[in-house]
Amino acid sequence: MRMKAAVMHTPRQPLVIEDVELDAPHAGEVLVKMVASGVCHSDVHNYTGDLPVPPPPIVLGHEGGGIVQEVGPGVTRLKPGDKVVMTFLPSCGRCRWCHTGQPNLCDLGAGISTGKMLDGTNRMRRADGTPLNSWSFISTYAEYSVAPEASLVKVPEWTPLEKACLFGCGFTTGYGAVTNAIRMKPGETITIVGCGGLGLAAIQGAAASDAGKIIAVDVHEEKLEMAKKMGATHAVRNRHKVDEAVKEIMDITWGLGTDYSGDFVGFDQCNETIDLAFKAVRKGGTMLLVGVAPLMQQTMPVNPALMTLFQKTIKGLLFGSAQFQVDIPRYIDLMHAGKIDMDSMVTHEYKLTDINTCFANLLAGNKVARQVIRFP
Ligand code: CXF
Ligand code: ZN
Repeated sequence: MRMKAAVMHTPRQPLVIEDVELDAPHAGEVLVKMVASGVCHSDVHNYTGDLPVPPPPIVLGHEGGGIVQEVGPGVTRLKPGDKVVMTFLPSCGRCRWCHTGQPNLCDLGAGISTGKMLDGTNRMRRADGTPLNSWSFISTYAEYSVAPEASLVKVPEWTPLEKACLFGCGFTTGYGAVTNAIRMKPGETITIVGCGGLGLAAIQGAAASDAGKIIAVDVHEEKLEMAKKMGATHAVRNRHKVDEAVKEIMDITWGLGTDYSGDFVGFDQCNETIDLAFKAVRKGGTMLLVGVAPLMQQTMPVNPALMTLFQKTIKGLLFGSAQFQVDIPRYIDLMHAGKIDMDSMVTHEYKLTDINTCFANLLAGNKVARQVIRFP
């Protein structure tokens, strides 16, 4: 079938909305009509070349929601008409990791960097026949997506996908980091470095866990305002002077530091944000690495002696350690009950033709929590 998709041809050049040929679903795959797609910062990292895999030409977009149109051979969990949230990682349900309650570590996930589908082939082509890479097997910046059944979570038919699409990556990554991976006790404290889509979701997770102090840190005042709206009890401006920000955190915590901290930024700024998060966490505390550092970076600014002497733990987390087939329907119920605030998370809605504006807004850094593309 033919559809419109946003194609990235060259890093840093505007994405082009063009006609793309989409093949029918292969075995284990599903054709989904897109309803909504979140615009996650990782797509911008691919666009700028900071995340150089998969290479262009590619259709980006890796958190979405839509309606099943057709299922390929062997698909058993889904049927036409089902509503689905599309996740940036698949889970096969059969590997060692899926069997031990860690579907976020499923062996299939390694394939997202290839740009191919799980069987090693492409599903999309330009009108001239050039194959197009996919992103995270789901390529949501298009009117339709052929996606693995393993990347789809069935959700109730009343689910507002223009909010729930964020459960496919960013929201689950941030909220899950706090509610799954560390399970804060009431009154415990946390420093959240970076108040984008991940950090704001983590703040909601900390507020839901009855955290005592939730200290939000960001370079942008606008982001700190959003953080307070989500439940941050304190806001600290990072003026690129780590020691000044850390002093403020120490003043707020009577010189202790917080029980937990996390870097929710990653990538190019991670040396500063990791340094800050490591210094902000108290003796015996745990620091989370949630934002992803540049893939080839081999070191991070952590004093190993202080890690030992202060007995600090550093914990890496992928997709919020979520069991997403269970957690996403749970988040939908929490959203329905007003206990997760997705209205404030989605600050802007756009059409697919506005995708370059969305990327520009994310690059500006101060303008948005999460943007969502809605399909007619
Ligand atoms: C990211 C997560 C890890 C590697 C790069 C892409 N995906 C979602 O944001
Ligand atoms: Zn993402």
